[in-house]
Amino acid sequence: MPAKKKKIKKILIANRGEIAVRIIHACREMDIPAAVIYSEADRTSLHVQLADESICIGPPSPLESYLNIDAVIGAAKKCGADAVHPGYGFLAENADFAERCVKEGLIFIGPPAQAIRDMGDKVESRRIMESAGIPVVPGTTGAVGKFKQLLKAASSIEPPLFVKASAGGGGKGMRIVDNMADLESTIEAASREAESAFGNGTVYIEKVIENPRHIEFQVLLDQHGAGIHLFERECSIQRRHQKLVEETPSTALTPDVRRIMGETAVAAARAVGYQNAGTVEFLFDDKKKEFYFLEMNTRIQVEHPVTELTTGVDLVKWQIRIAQGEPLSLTQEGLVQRGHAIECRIYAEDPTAGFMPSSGKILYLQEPSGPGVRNDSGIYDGYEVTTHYDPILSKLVTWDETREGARLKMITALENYVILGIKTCTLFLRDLLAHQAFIDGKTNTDFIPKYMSEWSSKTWRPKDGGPPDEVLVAAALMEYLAKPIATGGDGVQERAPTPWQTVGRWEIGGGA
Ligand code: MV4
Repeated sequence: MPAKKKKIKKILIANRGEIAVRIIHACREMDIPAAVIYSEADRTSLHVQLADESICIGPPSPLESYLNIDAVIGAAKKCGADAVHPGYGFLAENADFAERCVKEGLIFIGPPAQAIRDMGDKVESRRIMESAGIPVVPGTTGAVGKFKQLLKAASSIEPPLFVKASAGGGGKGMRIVDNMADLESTIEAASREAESAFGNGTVYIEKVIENPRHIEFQVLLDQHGAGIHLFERECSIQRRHQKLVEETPSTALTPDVRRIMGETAVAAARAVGYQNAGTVEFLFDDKKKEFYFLEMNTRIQVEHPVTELTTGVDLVKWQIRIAQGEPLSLTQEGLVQRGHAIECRIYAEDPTAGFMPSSGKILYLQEPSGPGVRNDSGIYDGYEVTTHYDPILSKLVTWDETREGARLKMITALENYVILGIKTCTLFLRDLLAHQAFIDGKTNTDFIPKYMSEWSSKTWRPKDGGPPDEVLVAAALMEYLAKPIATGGDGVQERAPTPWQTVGRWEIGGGA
């Protein structure tokens, strides 16, 4: 593909929440005007407040707004954008959307549509990877669409097996087979389910890797043939395929394995003609020290900040530079992984009620900050959390020279994260990071069921749950207002700190 060297003049950000805000920051720093789209539910959202321009594209329902290709393209035309950044989720991995952008003369800030298509089809991507010499999980490859063929191909693999949907991914459309006698019925059921969920009943089979680690590599490839990796992120701590904690470096990798996996990730990206930022996911077998290609995510990922903090590379700015045809000036030899970074995802979910989504108005917000603390947030004091969209509110990321330093910093920052009015997972995360298994770096995919299933908040609360957040806010406000305004020696008046600044949310919630 010929390199498109065209300086981008205006970017339409086709997303919402914290990632839209993150992309706005990159645009500002590059002096590129940032326009955003929003739904009727997002009129007062942070991304709308911060953007240079905003266009309402429809009702709250994602299908009628953030997923509506015609409406998004229409918005880009309307504001005169010449490029579209899709963020993650929504249209980010929709090959038809990427293709449509190009057809309409817009730069899609992401990979070529064909790379999205190939990686979205898991049977096809396994085939491509296998022919490129990339290790894939032992299983079926090639177009084994018919049940009988699939059964035959799978019969030589040791159970347990996974039957996975080719159009699935991220844990969607997966079924386990422990006993070969159940294989045929499971293939049929999985295929029927995939047909109705994805409109594609193709399934494939993989051997189950027991208690694997999820280790992914960040790659960047430009339009001129240069490609690098920016090391790994370990994302093994997940709950029902929803990631909760990510970190880099992984406690499982040695320098040699890291180098080989990184080179493999770049080779995997090259095998599909990849350009721009992408992530190659591997399953890592801790016992055998072996790794297998799993899938490739053809977008900027939620957890990209841990890579940014340890490499000093701004991935979103590089996405934009690559999209406008600039050559990579970074070299593999020039990159170093410095220190350790941990990310915790702050979800509007109640960990004491099976992680049920929580919605409502944020009555009081105090976000942590300080050296080595990054808070990528889409919320503000008074923000109304709705259940129309993904429950992610913000991402708290800490950096320090050592893993232990980053861990302690994260615990402290979580304790200083005050979000009243809705339920969030901050206390659950604090206890997760304080768990001996996390301290020991035993972060494989069964971490939460194994160590956190008995969790309940250890912060003291009266039996009836205590006063509602509204009462806490009112009591704290009274205490705050009752304190005199101090006048310093320089004659400057200073307010006393709020109770949350002095004692933290947890003591107020319990003892006050
Ligand atoms: C697997 C696996 C073990 N063996 N495939 C889940 C998400 C999707 N990306 C693939 N997943 C898995 N595929 C084989 N052959 C275990 C998982 C898995 C998992 C992977 C990463 C992080 C968390 C996980 C939790 C359960 C299962």
